Amino acid sequence: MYFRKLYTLVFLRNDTHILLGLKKRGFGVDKWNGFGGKVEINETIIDAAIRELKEESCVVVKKCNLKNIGHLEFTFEGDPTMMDVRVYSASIFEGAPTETDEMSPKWFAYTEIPFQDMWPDDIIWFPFMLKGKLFYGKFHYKGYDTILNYDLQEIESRERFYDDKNK
Ligand code: 6U4
Repeated sequence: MYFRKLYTLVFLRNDTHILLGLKKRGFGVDKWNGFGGKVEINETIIDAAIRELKEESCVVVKKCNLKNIGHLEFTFEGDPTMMDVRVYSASIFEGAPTETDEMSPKWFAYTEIPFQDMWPDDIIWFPFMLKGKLFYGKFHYKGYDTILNYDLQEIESRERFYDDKNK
């Protein structure tokens, strides 16, 4: 039994590039990643996704332009907490990505994603995201560098994401 904590993770994309942010502090510091964080009490997941994106990159996205594309569960050897991460993508947004206290944003061509400076799981599930496949993955880590085992599946329908508390 794990104690589940909800997180969001948002990727802005166009036909050729994806926006990543270099995390400047806290969990995942010095890694490139999407924008996101913890879902607060009394906040819907999608509202948290919008809020964290704005706080970390100054970009504003409308609810109707955020697509829920994936669901990732991370567990760590010896830790009872499960990070339950809801992944979103958007290609329509307002404002220019701007550096904040938390993140330094940069557009990357799909052929130049810096996987060596990202979470080790990213290279496994990014291909699903980039091909437009919906995905559900579970990754079990030892420390923060070693994946002990994982399971990654394509999800047939977005309905899957609405089964469990997702609004
Ligand atoms: P604080 O420190 O309270 O501001 P907060 O911004 O709420 O934190 P944070 O930055 O700890 O949350 O959120 C972690 C972010 O990292 C979320 O967007 C989820 C993402 N994330 C966590 N583990 C990941 C992993 N293994 N692979 C990945 N993203 C991960 O691609």
